[in-house]
Amino acid sequence: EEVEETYIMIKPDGVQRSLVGEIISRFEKKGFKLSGLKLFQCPKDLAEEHYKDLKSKPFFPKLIDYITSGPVVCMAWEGVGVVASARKLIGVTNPLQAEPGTIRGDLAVQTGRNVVHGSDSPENGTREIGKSCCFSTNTDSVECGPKSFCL
Ligand code: YYY
Ligand code: MG
Repeated sequence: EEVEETYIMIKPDGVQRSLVGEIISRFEKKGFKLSGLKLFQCPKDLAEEHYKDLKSKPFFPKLIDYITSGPVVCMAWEGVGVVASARKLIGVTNPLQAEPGTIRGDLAVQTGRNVVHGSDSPENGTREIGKSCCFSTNTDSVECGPKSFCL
């Protein structure tokens, strides 16, 4: 197996509820490597780009409002098998169905407030992290650091 990277984002509810340390801790304890980190207020156009596959869903407008409602913590984590493993650590989308021991299973109750995002494939991990300058498509206003992130 080869080293992958995944985009993990602590959503505004996780930041507001002071769960940043708790969530980072779970990935650290598992043994993955933190390779990028920033606090970020997501502009609407970037949130829409990040969730573009869900554009036709009825909950899409609320999802965009939620994700742009306050700062998020953007992270890149790397390791062998990190994409699928991070999804296991996070738990399924609906926190009421997420297993105890998972982040969502332990820390959340509502699908619309499920505290954390994790990429669903290695391709999306790389796309969402946007190593080069992922903001170039539609976000002129967003500054790109050494490691920049799509939300
Ligand atoms: O990858 P994951 O976050 O577990 O779920 P997605 O199906 O990609 O949906 C993204 C995001 O949308 C989810 O974390 C919460 C929100 N959402 C919702 O508000 N209501 C739904 N019925 C499904 C998803
Ligand atoms: Mg998803």
